[in-house]
This record gives sequence, structure tokens and C-alpha cells, in this order.
Amino acid sequence: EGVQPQEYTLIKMEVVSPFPSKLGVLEGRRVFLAAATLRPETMYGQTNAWVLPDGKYGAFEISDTEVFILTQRAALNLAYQNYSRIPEKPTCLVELTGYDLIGLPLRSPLSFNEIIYTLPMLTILTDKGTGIVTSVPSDAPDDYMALHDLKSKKSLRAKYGVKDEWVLPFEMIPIIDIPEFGDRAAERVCKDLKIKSQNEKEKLAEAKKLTYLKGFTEGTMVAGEFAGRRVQEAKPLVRSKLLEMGLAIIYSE
Ligand code: A2H
Repeated sequence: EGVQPQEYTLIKMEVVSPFPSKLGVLEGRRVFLAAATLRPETMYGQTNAWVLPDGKYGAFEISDTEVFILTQRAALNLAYQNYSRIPEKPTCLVELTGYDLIGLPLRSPLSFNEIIYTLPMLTILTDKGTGIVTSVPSDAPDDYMALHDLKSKKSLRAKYGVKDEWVLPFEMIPIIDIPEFGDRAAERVCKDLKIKSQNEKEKLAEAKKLTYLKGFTEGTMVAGEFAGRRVQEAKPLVRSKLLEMGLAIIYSE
């Protein structure tokens, strides 16, 4: 972690019932995967959620009716930020691993895809954010490569029990146009840098730097309510909208 606190937007990705047996005790409540993002303006282009298969997660009571699935560490941070049924004390209703979450269908705020699925990503850090990431392959190089890996490798899907229909129908959605990179910047930069898989960490860090900076300073929205506006303008507008509608919360660490 850096010296400066990082402020994320936590996107409430709602788990669609009926729940699988592992989540049976949660039936009757509203259950969300809580994904930490720095790019709320890209939420129109979500294609899936990411979890770490071997990661440890829990389902924590946020209020009388709402449950968040995230890491214990993030639940504790949230409890200190006043998101817990019992003040400053996260209550875990069921312990889970990433494997338990793979395949869960979700309804996520602003997403053009009405239902998206929870899929494995092998490079998720459990000591950052919530350990849950929402995937926008048009604009995030990590998301693009992880989805590309799953789409192109049947054996990878088989290894993690990923069904074809959770992955193959989901195409990139153009959200932001960047003069130098076009409207699917992550794909363009991954191809330019000849990145082969999600495991090429150094190249992906480079790709992230390129797309993140250019996207913010030179990007224009091409989809959603703020189409035609600069990314710099749209970002706080989309964020406020999500917060006001109760579809997201602020999370700092
Ligand atoms: B971002 P920073 Cl479109 N492990 O959201 C790995 N990656 C994580 C994570 C974790 N535990 N928690 C969050 N992230 C990802 C959207 C996005 C993101 C776009 C483009 C770039 C981008 C959709 N995925 O991030 O190290 C989340 O992905 C590149 C910087 O705290 C989150 O924002 O700066 C970002 O990394 C936070 O990373």
C-alpha cells in the first residue's frame, strides 16, 4: 500500500437468486459482490466479475438487509467506515473461497449486459481493495488479457469449471475513445506491446500506465448518459450518480 490513502468506488454487483447451496444461508437477503474500482465511468462496459480462485472471502452483514461478499480485511476497513450492521464489528455469515463464487450470475449497475458472470483471475491481490474486481476489457488491460485467456483456452475454462456461456458471448463494448488508441484502448495497447497472457505483469503494468493516463486526459465518452463528454468531466458525474442511487459506496484504504 502507498503512503496516500486510495479512495475507491465500491460497485454493488448483485447476486441473482436462487443462490447455490454454498450461499444458501443468505437466501432472502440482498447479496452483492463488492468490486473496488478507480474507473466508475467505465461501468457501462462490464462483461464479468473477477475473483481469485484460492482467495478467502466472506459474506458480511452491511445492514439488516444487505450482505457484501469481499475479503475479511476489506470488511474490517468498511466496518470502521460505518458500513456494518454492528458498528466497527464485521459479522461474517459464511466463509467462502473464490471457487465458491465462480459462475455466480450478477446484475451490476449501469452495465449494458444485463446478467454477467463471476470468473477466475489469477493475478488478483487479496491485500488491495476488496479482492473482487469488475471487468471492463475495453479499457482495462488486465481485464482484457484475463478474458482473452479464458476465451482462447478451453483447458483453462475446464480447470476452473467455467462454462462456455459465461465467457464466449461477452464482447468488448466501446465506452471511451482515445485519439491515439481508438475505442477499445486496452486491446489495442495489449496487441501493440505483444502481451501474451494475464501473467505478463511488467508489460501489463506498462499497458495500464499508457491507457490510464491517456484515457483520463484525452478520452471522450462514446456510450452511456454522458456520451460526447470528456472522461475528466464524466468520471465524477457517473460516480455521484451511482452513490446517490445507492448502487455504490465510497471505500478508502
Ligand atoms: B479498475 P490501484 Cl476500466 N487486485 O477498475 C488486482 N486489481 C485490482 C484489485 C485487486 N485486489 N482491486 C481493484 N483492482 C483493479 C476498472 C478499471 C481499472 C479500468 C481501467 C483500469 C483500472 C475495471 N476493472 O485499473 O493499484 C481495478 O480495476 C488500473 C489502474 O489501486 C481498479 O480499477 O491503482 C484498479 O485495479 C485499482 O488499482
